[in-house]
Amino acid sequence: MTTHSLTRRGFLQGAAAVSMLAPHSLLRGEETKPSLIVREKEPQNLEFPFAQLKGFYTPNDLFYVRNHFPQPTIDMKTWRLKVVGAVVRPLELSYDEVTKFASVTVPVTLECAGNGRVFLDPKSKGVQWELGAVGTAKWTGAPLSAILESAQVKKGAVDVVLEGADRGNLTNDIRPSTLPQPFVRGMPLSKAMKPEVLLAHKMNGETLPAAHGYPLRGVVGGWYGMASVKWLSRIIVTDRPFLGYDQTIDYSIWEKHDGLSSMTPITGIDVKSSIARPTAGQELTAGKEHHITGAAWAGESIVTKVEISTDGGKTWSTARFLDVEPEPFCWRLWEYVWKPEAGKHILMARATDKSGRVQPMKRDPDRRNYMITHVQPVNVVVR
Ligand SMILES: Nc1nc2c(c(=O)[nH]1)N[C@H]1C(S)=C(S)[C@@H](COP(=O)(O)O)O[C@H]1N2
Ligand SMILES: [Mo]
Repeated sequence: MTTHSLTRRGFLQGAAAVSMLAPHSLLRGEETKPSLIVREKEPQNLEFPFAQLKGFYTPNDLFYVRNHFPQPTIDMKTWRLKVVGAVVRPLELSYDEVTKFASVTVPVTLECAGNGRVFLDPKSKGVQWELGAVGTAKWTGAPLSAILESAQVKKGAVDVVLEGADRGNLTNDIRPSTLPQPFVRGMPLSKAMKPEVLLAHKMNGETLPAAHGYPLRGVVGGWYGMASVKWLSRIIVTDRPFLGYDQTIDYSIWEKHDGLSSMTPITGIDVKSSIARPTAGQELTAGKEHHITGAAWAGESIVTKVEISTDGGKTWSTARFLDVEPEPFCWRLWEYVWKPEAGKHILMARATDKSGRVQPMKRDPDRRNYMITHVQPVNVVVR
């Protein structure tokens, strides 16, 4: 049995300490309700304040929002999910029909492939996320495999492409001639058939919020967020590899094969841990116990170890997980109790996963401005 009883005092006390640091709450003598950080107003790009991490599930109103285009307006009288392409029986499903498919509820951590971009040196293009373009929710909906089985995928099908109802004029140098373009992302049929891939109509038990893709979104467990297409309008099964904008020009990295660099679409989430508290620049009291807390995740793998350094990476100690058992496709919360001496300290967290991946200390530039997983220092002062 898996539990997420994160009532551990240290974790919650730490969270309270952070909100009490906000000057306005000190003035009013009360804790302010955390809210999303606005990185961009239009299209909306909103970040979860990672220092406010308190529980396993991220509340819907604190879940990061990553939009490439203005949020589309959907007319539910005419909205249909179309399933087309290499299928024997093309489908056109109303909201009632889609939600009548037997649903499953699966917890999945979504992380934007650009999360942590602000830490890149030199500075790079794109939304300047800090730590919080990541969150975990319980998603409810039909497995994509059930819809595909109902449409009867033809032999020789290669990719399953999800298309959103949002569209916009791409401003990149290399862009398709037909504008506006919708947000579109594909995955191999083998991934599409996995149980962690859903068409979700609920998020944390509530009707999917508009910002998160109402009426229906893909949730591709274990993959970076770009694969989880929101405001789904069409599913296109292709008989050749799909090489659309959002997996070639955008959301691709250089990978080396046979000594050659080749542009490869981003897929699975890499192993990573982030420190929620203390925060950079925070002042701590010497000789007192402090809880270093955060989360770690590893996409399709599972985090097996989180190590903490309080001396800038010279020595490492193992942190303790706050769960009893890890949940697949989800982050694990962890903490490390630290009784510091006075002085300046550099804190670091480093995660290892079941497949043997370890967070690197240095940035790999072949990843362009995506998949930012190298260890981030957090400087604190102890008095
Ligand atoms: N239709 C559509 N789907 C989309 C996007 C988008 O701009 N349009 N952004 C993608 C990206 S890059 C991420 S990280 C996730 C973010 O999901 P969220 O906004 O619910 O957190 O949605 C993905 N799905
Ligand atoms: Mo993203």
